[in-house]
Amino acid sequence: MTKGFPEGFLWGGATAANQCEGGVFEGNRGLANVDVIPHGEDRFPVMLGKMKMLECDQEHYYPSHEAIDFYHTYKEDIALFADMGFKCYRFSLAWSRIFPKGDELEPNEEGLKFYDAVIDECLKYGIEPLVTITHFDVPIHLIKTVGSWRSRKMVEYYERLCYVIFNRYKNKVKYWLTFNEINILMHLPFMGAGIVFEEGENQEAVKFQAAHHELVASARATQIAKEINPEFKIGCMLAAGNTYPNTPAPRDVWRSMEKDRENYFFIDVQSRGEYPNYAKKEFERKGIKLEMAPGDEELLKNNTVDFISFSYYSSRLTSADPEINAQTSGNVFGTLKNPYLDASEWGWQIDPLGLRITMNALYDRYQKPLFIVENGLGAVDNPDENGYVEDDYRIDYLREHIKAMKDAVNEDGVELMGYTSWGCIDLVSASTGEMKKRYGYIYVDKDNEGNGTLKRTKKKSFNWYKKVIGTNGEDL
Ligand code: BGP
Repeated sequence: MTKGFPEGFLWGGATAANQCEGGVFEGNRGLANVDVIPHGEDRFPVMLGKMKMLECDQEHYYPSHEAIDFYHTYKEDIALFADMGFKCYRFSLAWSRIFPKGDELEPNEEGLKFYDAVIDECLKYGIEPLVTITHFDVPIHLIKTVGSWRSRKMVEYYERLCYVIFNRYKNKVKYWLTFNEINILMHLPFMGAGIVFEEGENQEAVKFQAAHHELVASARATQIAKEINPEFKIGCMLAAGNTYPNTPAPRDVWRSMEKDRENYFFIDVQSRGEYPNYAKKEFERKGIKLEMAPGDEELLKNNTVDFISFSYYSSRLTSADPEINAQTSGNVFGTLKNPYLDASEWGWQIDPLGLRITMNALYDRYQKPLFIVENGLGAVDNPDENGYVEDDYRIDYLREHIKAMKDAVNEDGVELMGYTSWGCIDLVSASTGEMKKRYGYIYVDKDNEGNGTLKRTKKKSFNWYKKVIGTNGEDL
């Protein structure tokens, strides 16, 4: 047995409101971008902001509407998390449950009561809540009235949300994430930030302006948080995974560095507090002029995050050669096929050492504690007649990744606060909208079309993860 993890290490699991709660029309909740993204062939055009869909229709199936019904089963589900020994549970608040339209002056008490109950349930078991303020969701009303994050008005609405939740939970929640995978805005602008494009506009300019507004909102959240409770710890959240060069040719290495910077860009602002020079030069070259309000630069500088959280599923591979790069595939982050790696059924390449590389890269760059808030294997599970799944493939994936993170901590001295694996209970997949792609330790009986009893059954990985947590990562 090798050394485990520091005392107080936050082991647990992660979910997001729109992928697990359901109850979309309950408790006065308003509609959000994530509720109008259908399952099926229209999903991608809508997520990309290329196909406008701001209402629900009869022709499509919208996976978030019932999801796994956590809105009604949270007690049973959190009890299962406690049984596994969770020290921490990462979940997100549905913005439109708290502000159904987004621009009201007073919050929706019924929505808040649901989160009171979820948080109290965690605390009952000694589970530390880690709250994502928004995990991809924007109230539809704000998309219709101001165009979502393309407008500066969003900062004000987001601040309102922050005041409410920070005050309400100031003695109950310590760890907060401002925006889930903030860099997804560049890849899936509607899903990540509620952006729908107009004919003929400069899409990149729109995205960077929206990014500026989110970065300002994130800094304001940090500022407000510290006013309300100086003990709060605020994190940024990046969809991470380092990019390798396809060959040792310096131009490939350069290209891979450029690809990594596309992601670092957000964290450079949130953690170092200013726009990096490479980004300013890129804006100049592309003729992008960000609209900034007086005081923005100072605000960003003075309100940087306390820790860097990230998701890691895979590394990426890129080439400077357009012909080779044309073979890039993958539904969110394109990558070339790495001949040294196996891949999941969805083509996500499995690279545990890549996690250690990514952790070292982030820690070297920012010198702040890291928190892995998503990691896991999306796989097809085949339950037996009792609903039991022998998911050794998932255990293997997680074991290897936990080993790599252990090396980063024990061998490289990276500071790591915790590990919350993704989709600790099966939930709706963000990219595919399917139930078929599962991550959980707990099987949920529900299929892609929304049929099933919603019954929960522990998978083999449940007891394995319980042992990992129980030995603080010593026994893998
Ligand atoms: C991240 C998101 C999650 C999540 C996960 C797995 O990008 O933050 O919401 O779902 O990826 O992705 P998928 O569900 O597409 O397999």
